[in-house]
Amino acid sequence: MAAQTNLQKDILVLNLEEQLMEIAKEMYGKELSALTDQETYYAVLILTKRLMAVSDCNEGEKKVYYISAEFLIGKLLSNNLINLGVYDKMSDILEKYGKKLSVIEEVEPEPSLGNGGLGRLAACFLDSIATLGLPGEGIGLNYHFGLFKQVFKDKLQTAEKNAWIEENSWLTKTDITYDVYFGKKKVTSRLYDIDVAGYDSGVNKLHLFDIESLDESLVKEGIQFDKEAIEKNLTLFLYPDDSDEAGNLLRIYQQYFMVSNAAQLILAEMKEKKFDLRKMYDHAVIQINDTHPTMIIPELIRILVEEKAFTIDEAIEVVRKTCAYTNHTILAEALEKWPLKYLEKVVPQLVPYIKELDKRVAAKYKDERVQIIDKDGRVHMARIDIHYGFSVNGVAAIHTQILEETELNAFYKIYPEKFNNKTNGITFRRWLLSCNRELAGFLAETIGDGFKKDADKLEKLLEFKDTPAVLDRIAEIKYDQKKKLAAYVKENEGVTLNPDSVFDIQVKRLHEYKRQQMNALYIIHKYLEIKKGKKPARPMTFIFGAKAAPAYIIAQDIIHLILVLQDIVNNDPDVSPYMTVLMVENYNVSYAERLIPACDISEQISLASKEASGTGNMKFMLNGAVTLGTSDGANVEIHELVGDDNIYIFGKDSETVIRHYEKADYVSKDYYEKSPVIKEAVDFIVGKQALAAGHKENLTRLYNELLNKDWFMTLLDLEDYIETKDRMFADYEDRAKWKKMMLVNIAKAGFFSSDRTIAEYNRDIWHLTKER
Ligand code: Z16
Repeated sequence: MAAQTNLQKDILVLNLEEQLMEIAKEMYGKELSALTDQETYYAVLILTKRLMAVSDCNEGEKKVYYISAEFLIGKLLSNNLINLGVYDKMSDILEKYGKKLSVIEEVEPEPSLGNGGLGRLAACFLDSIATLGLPGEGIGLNYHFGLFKQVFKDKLQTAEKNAWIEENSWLTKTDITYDVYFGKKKVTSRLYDIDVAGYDSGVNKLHLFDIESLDESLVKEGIQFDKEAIEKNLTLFLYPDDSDEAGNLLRIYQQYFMVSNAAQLILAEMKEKKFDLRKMYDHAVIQINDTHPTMIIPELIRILVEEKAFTIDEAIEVVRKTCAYTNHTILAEALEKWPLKYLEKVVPQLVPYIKELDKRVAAKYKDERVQIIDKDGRVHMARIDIHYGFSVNGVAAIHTQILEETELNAFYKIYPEKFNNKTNGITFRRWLLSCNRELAGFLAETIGDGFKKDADKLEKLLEFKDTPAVLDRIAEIKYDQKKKLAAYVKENEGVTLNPDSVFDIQVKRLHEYKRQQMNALYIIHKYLEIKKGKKPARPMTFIFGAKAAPAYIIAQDIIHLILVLQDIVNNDPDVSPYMTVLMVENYNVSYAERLIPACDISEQISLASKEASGTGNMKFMLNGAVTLGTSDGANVEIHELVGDDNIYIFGKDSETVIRHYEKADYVSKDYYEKSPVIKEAVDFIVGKQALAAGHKENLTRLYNELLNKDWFMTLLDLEDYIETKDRMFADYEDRAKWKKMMLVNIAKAGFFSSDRTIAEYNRDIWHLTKER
C-alpha cells in the first residue's frame, strides 16, 4: 500500500510540468506563460496539494495529538516544495515560462494563527514530527482573521483584521462535522485539514476546526465585533494576548469548542481502528500546549463515563495515562485561572467533573498551592494538567529548573517523576534552507548536505574556523542579505538602511519582560552621545518588530516611544549618518524570514527568569548573528554551546532576580538617581524633543512606569547592557574575530533543531514507533 502511493507521487513529480500546464488550462483556460502571478500561485498551490495528497502518510500503532490554540504556520508554498523535494524543479519550470518562484511566493497570504513563540513552536513541531516519520496530528482552530494586522497611525499601533482564507488555499474542507454542546446550546463544527509534508518523509495533518454558522460580516471597524452571538463569532479571531490572560468568556467558548472537537476526533479514530478504549493510552498521546486545551481532560473523562460505560476511577486513570502538559511560562498572569462561574455559564456539563477532580485532590493534599479550585472559586487550569496528566515539561533547562525549584515546587515534591525538560527547537527547513538559501547552499558546498537531515553535522563547519575563504564567504552572504533587506525595507517602510552599518535586531512580541524599553533607552543614550560629538566607529541600525496586545497599555506606549525615536533620530542631520532606527510594521513570520538572515546582533534581553525559552534566539544564531543576551531561557544553553568567546551575556542572573521579587526590594528610582547615564536617558522620554514628536499622555505614562514601578527591572540591568553592547559594537570592527564568532554560532546551532526536540519528546513522553 505504502509503496504504491509513493509511486503515485514519483509519477506526479516526473510529470510536474505537464500537470501545471493542465491545471492552468483547467482553471483559467490559458497557457502557463499567460497566467498572472496570482493565477500562477493558485496553479502551483493546487499542484502542490495534489502532490501531498498522493504522498505516503506517516502511520503507526500510536499517534500524538498536539492540541494547541495556535499554529503559526506562516506561508507554506516554499516550505512545502522544499520538503517534497521539488523546489528546484518547480523553480526551473516556472522560469521556463517566464516566472520567478520567489515572486510567486510573495502572492501567498500569510495566515496569522498564532501570537508568537508558542504558536510558531507548534508549527515547527509539526514539520519535525512529519520529518521524523512519526504519526502525529495537530488539532486547533480555523480563525478566519487570525491575529490582527498591525498598522501604525500617528506613531501608534492600530489593529485591523487579517483575512487570509481565499477560495484556493491550503485548507481542504472535509465532510467531518460534529455537534458541540455548550450546556444545552448546540453548534455544529466543520473540520478543515492542512497537509504537513515532512522533509524527505511522509505527510501528516493539521486539523483546524471551524463553526458552520460563522458570520464574517460581524466585524465592522478594525477588530471590533459583537461578542454575544457565539455561533456567529466563535472562530473570527485569535486572542491577541501573548502570555497575558484575556479573562474573557469567548476564550472559554473557543477552548471548549477546540477540545470537544478534539475528543470526538480522537474517539472516532479509536473506534474506526477498533482499538480498545480501555487501552487508549497505547494508541493516543495528547500533548496539551500551555493550558489553553486543558479542558480536554475533564471532557474525555465525561465522555468515557457518560457514553462509554467507564467508572469515574477508570476514566480518570485512562485519561491520566494519555495526557501530557507543556508549560511555556512562569508569568503568574499568564497561567489561566477561570472563575468557576464562567465555566458554569459556558460548559455546565464539565463542572461536576472539575469539582470531582478538585475533591480528589483536596482529600489527598492540604497544601493551598496544589488545589484545583481555590478559595476564590477560580479553577487553576495548569493544576488539572499536572494532577491528571503523566508528564509536565518546561521548554528550556533553566525554565524547567525554575518550575521544579520555585513556581511548581509544591507539585514537583508530589510528582518528581512527571517533570522533564524539553528544550525548544526550530525547523531548519524554514529557518535556514528556505529563508537563507544562499547560506544553506554554501554550507552544503562546504560540509556536504548531511546537516539537512542531521543538524548536528553543522559542527563540521568548525574545521573551517580559521579558513579565510570560508569566513569571508559567510560574511559576504550576510552582507548580501543586508542589502536585500534594505531594498525590501525601502519599498515597504520608506526607510533607507545602510548595509555597511551594523544591523542590531529585536523582533518578538512586545512585552515589558522582554524589555524593548531597555533597547530604546540604549538608543537614546547613543543619540545623546553622538549629539555631544562622540561618533561611533561605524553606523548602527536598530531594528524592531513587535505587536502589542491591544489591551496592554504600556506595551502600546513602548511602541510609541520607539516610533518617536525613529522620527527624531532618522530626521536629525547630525545623527542620521551614524544611526538609524526602524520599527517595521506588522512584524510576522514572513518578515522574520527576511530580517533574521540580515542580522548581526541578536537582541535577547529579557529579565532573567522570565523568558521560558525564546526561539528567535535560535533562528538568529543559525543564520550567523551573535547574541546579546541575559542568562535567561535558551540563551543559557546557547552560551554553554558556543562558550564565553562567542556570545555577549550581561545582567543579573535569575537567582538574583527571583530574590528581588521575594524580598520586594527592587526600587527603580534608586537606580535612576544613582546613575547620571540612566537619568539622562529616562528623562529624555519626557523631554522637549520627545514631547514635540510624540504624545504627552503615552510618554508620561511610560516615564512614570519606569521610574515608579518597572516591574521587569529595566533599570537594574541598563548600565551593564550599555557597557556590553558598546563592547560588542567595538568588537564588530575586529572583522576576523567577528567572522569567527559567526561561524561558531552557525556550527553550534544544530542542537536547536526541532528534530532533536521532537526526538526527545518521543523518547521520553510519546513513545511512538514508525511503521516504515
Ligand atoms: C507564548 O508564545 C509563550 C508562552 C506562553 O505562555 C504563551 C504564549 Cl502565547 C512563549 C514563551 O514566552 C517563549 O519563551 C517560548 O519560547 C515559547 O512560548 C515557546 O515555548
